[in-house]
Amino acid sequence: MQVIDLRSDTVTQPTPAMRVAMAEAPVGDDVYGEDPTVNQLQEMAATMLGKEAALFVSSGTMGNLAAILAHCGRGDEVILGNLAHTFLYEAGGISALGGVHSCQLMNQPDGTLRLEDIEKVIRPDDAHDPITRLITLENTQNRCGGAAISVEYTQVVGDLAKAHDLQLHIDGARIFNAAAALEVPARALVEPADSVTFCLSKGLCAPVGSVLCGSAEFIHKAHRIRKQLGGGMRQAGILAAAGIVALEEMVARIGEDHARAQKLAAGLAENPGLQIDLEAVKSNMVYGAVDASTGLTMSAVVAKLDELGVKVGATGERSFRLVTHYWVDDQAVETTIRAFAEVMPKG
Ligand code: TLP
Repeated sequence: MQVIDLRSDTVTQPTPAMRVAMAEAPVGDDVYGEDPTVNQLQEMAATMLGKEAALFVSSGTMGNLAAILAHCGRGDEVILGNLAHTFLYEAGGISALGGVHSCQLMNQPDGTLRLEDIEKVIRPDDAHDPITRLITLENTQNRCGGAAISVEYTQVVGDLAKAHDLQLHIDGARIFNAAAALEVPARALVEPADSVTFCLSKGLCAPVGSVLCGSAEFIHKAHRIRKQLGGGMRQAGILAAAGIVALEEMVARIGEDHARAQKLAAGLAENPGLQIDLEAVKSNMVYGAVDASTGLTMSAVVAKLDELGVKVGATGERSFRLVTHYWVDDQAVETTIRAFAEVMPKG
């Protein structure tokens, strides 16, 4: 049975072209800065994102952590969303390892933070207060349905940050999904930001890795922090080679995943046992819920779908997330819609 894995785009396997590139990659000691393939990937990434420099890191989590530690000292404060991945799912690394204090603002359904909310929490110069140092946005905003944050909004937040002498970091784990959804170049989405992390190992299919981009001075600082975190990876060109293929071949096709997410959502919306907000599907994610009237819990649905070869992720007692990616084709979308129909109680 061929398994359809919709739990995340992190499950993507490397493409055949990536495996060839990995086998053939010239490598060196990246801690000495001597891995030509890592250097090539970093240069490509910096150029694509319109930044001076870039740093290959092991994961999105490490990219965000290194960025926030580079921007903030101990006791400094970062303003971020209450649904931000960094707040919810990065094991509290910024406070555990960096002593960075977080101020969480409510993410709006479109993934943004309200500007007046941001302005309200920027601290005055008062010895009682932590020093506000950084604002972080996430694009696409995973827990807001994979919403894409616009160039215009990002610019306004960038201007606000500048006016208050703050830095702006973007967790752009899926920045190329955002770019495809909004039909703008990724570099335009991060232009107002001082730093951005993006992931090679999600919709872009590389097996491992993310890239942190920013000014040369910032990346110099982040490079030392990556070393402190144990992220100096030696002959990492083996991994970076797949990242180069990801940037060359996978960025342009990512919109296909969005079209399939729309199809999947539309098919599931016809199922009376499911609640799907079609309007909320903006990129490669479909969030939904099993209607209480079915009497089914999500864990039961997950188990039944699993038997049919469809893997989905529960996000709550009745809610779920489905993520489309390169290895989910049109037929997989149809099969998934049929599998849900089979699992839901009839009539
Ligand atoms: N997200 C994963 C899980 O951790 C939830 C997923 O399946 O979506 N930023 C964002 C917006 C992310 O969605 C993720 C991973 C990360 C950062 C962290 O990336 P990794 O897993 O490479 O550390």
